[in-house]
Amino acid sequence: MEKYRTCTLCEAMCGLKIEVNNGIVQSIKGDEKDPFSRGHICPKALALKDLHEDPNRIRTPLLREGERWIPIPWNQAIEWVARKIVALQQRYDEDAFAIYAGNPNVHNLGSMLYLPTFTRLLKTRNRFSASSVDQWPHQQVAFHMYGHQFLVPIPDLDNLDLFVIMGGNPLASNGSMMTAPDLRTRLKTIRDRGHLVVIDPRQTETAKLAQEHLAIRPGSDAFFLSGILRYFFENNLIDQGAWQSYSENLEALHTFVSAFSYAEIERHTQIPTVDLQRLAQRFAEAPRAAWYGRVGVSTQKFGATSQWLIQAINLVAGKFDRPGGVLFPNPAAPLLNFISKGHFDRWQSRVSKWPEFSGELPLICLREEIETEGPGQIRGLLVAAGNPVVSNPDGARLEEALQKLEFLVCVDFYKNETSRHAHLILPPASPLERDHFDLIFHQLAIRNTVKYSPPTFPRSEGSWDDGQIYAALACSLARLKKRPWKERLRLAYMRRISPARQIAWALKRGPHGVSMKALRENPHGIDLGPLEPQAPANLPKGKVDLAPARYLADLERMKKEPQPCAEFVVVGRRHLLNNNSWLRHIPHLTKGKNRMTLHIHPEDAQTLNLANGGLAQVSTQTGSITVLVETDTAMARGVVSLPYGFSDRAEPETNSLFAHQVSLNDIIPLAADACSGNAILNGVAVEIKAVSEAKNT
Ligand SMILES: Nc1nc2c(c(=O)[nH]1)N[C@H]1C(S)=C(S)[C@@H](COP(=O)(O)OP(=O)(O)OC[C@H]3O[C@@H](n4cnc5c(=O)[nH]c(N)nc54)[C@H](O)[C@@H]3O)O[C@H]1N2
Ligand SMILES: Nc1nc2c(c(=O)[nH]1)N[C@H]1C(S)=C(S)[C@@H](COP(=O)(O)OP(=O)(O)OC[C@H]3O[C@@H](n4cnc5c(=O)[nH]c(N)nc54)[C@H](O)[C@@H]3O)O[C@H]1N2
Ligand code: SF4
Ligand SMILES: [Mo]
Repeated sequence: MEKYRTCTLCEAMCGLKIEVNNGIVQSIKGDEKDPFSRGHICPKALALKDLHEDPNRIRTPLLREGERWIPIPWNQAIEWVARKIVALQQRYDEDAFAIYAGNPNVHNLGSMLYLPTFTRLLKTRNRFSASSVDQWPHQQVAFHMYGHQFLVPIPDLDNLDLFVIMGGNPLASNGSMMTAPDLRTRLKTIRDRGHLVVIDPRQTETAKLAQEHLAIRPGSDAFFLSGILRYFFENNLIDQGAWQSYSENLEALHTFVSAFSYAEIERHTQIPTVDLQRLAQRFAEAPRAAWYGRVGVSTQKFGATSQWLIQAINLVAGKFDRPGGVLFPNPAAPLLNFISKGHFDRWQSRVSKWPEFSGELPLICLREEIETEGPGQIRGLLVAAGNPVVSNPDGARLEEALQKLEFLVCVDFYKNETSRHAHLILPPASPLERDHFDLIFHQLAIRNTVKYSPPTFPRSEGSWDDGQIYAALACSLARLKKRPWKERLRLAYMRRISPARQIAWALKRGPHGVSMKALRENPHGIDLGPLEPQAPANLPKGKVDLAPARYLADLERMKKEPQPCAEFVVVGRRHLLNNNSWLRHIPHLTKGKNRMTLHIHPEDAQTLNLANGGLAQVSTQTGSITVLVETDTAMARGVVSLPYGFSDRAEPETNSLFAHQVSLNDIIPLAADACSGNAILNGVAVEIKAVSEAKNT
């Protein structure tokens, strides 16, 4: 029997055709009839079978007693967690219990619907998520410029002729904040009919596909981007289109970008001024063009200011809200109605006074909030689908801090570097046992489409999905916290309404009037057409702020930025067959050549006396790791790259088979972009030296 669903492993939303026989997955292939992905999948999709069948996937709640893990029934586990939370909050205060929500929650309908309800009931200010080690700059810039944290303009990829990719490697990541299946074909098409430019310190797989690669010095994007805008202003290249009528503060933007001379910009970025000016001219003149920046731009020192300047470039060059430029999606289930517009700096973190964003604090302050004594100190934590020991800077020390907690509960089906320290693990159902609807990624997609995926398999006995877990926790918490009966009744009712029914309501009220019945009749999904102009009607305030004060103020910090010196800096690296910190134990994704290697330019390796295939020690003030060296001319001089997401500190059945697994974040110092609070994960200075084999053995 053939079953259809959307893959939930990354943001590309590929349609899957799953052949099932006697309750067993026979094959997973691309669904050619999916109107969006047209049959494309990547090798990771097959891991859904491995995950589903993995005998080491945890299937029952596990309570830790010393070294032993004791299986306990679900109702007992839920009650245990709720009682612990309430007792802790009564003994100390509400902030004593914290929550961290990891990346897979955005790929999980149940979590999307019920985790926020549970979180609100905690009434803690200590809320964290993977967003602050990832895309806070995008969300904050959207909030400050357009008025909603998820009003992010998306490249009209299938209709543009010039595309600039800065700090993203879609050929490995399959795209991010730009949902589009089969990016290789889509990017090749742009390259063949127009021009594709990649700005990245490494000549990535994507850069190799492009006509033009500019090897930028990590962390200097804000300088390059201000140079592009400077060129527009100086050369009368400011578009005179409709955007001007609803945008304000153009002059302030002009003043900001006039601060740095081309010579200064060239020294920071190490990109020749002629290349910058040629690209600026070409971009301004191209009728259909878009500038896109992703993780490498966001997770650096000037992440937010860089993302702001990217928006400004698209606006000022007349590419905003225009077919063939960047446009806002118009999803069938409007996410913007579900999620708050956002807010900023309503309160600050206790120890370092970081401003909150949309109710969350930067992940980089989790450790100090656990370790610093006093009222509001974190004593208990729930980790929902995440692995902060590996994903947050200075992970090894966070791991130590987590062990000081009175109470750690993890919602995860594996014992990763974080969950192995839990007092209780709540394991959700396998991804194939739950239904799915992409609430987030239709809001970030290059085309409006809609699809509902029913569960591929019925829920196995005793298996709960994430949504059920958080709904049950919310009900128990409300009862124990003696919340008003009306609220408890509402929660009990919510718990009984299936996610599919909630989606049906949202669709009915949505702009396309799609019904759940239509979705069930169209299991491959429905195409709703290309993105279309919507501004300014869709902007909450009806206008765009071209130069929010927060980013203008960042100029002072940029002026203090020292010129790059001879030192080495490290950047992270993703591989098509990895998925953040998980799936590393799936055999077909970890066979072949060891990918756990330090990429370094051969001439740099020679200077440092490093042999290809030898070992090197990479150090910062935070820590030291020993890695295999792989020389590669794709690296810019003075820049090395390491995969992110591995260590050998998970439980053995969850670890990969590669030798020399190390976690990059064990050496990344705990620091954030002062403007946004997002962690700085790229462009970090490192010392590198050769390790003799003899010493190592
Ligand atoms: N140095 C460096 N650090 C980085 C990055 C980088 O590029 N460089 N990238 C950052 C980015 S972009 C991100 S998003 C973060 C990610 O950081 P995290 O979100 O903290 O980590 P993940 O590896 O995504 O966590 C996945 C965990 O969730 C579990 N899981 C998977 N699916 C489900 C599910 O459906 N339900 C439940 N309950 N659990 C599930 C997996 O078993 C795994 O243990 O890391 C960030 N850290
Ligand atoms: N296969 C696979 N796919 C994934 C993931 C995965 O782990 N594996 N993770 C998913 C997640 S959570 C996310 S957020 C997305 C991320 O999606 P992408 O943003 O496409 O991720 P990366 O491949 O890390 O690309 C970041 C690029 O930025 C470059 N870079 C580093 N520092 C700088 C800098 O200072 N300036 C510039 N211009 N470039 C810089 C790096 O060399 C790298 O090529 O991928 C998602 N998809
Ligand atoms: S590209 Fe992403 S969504 Fe598509 S099959 Fe691979 S992991 Fe799944
Ligand atoms: Mo991410």
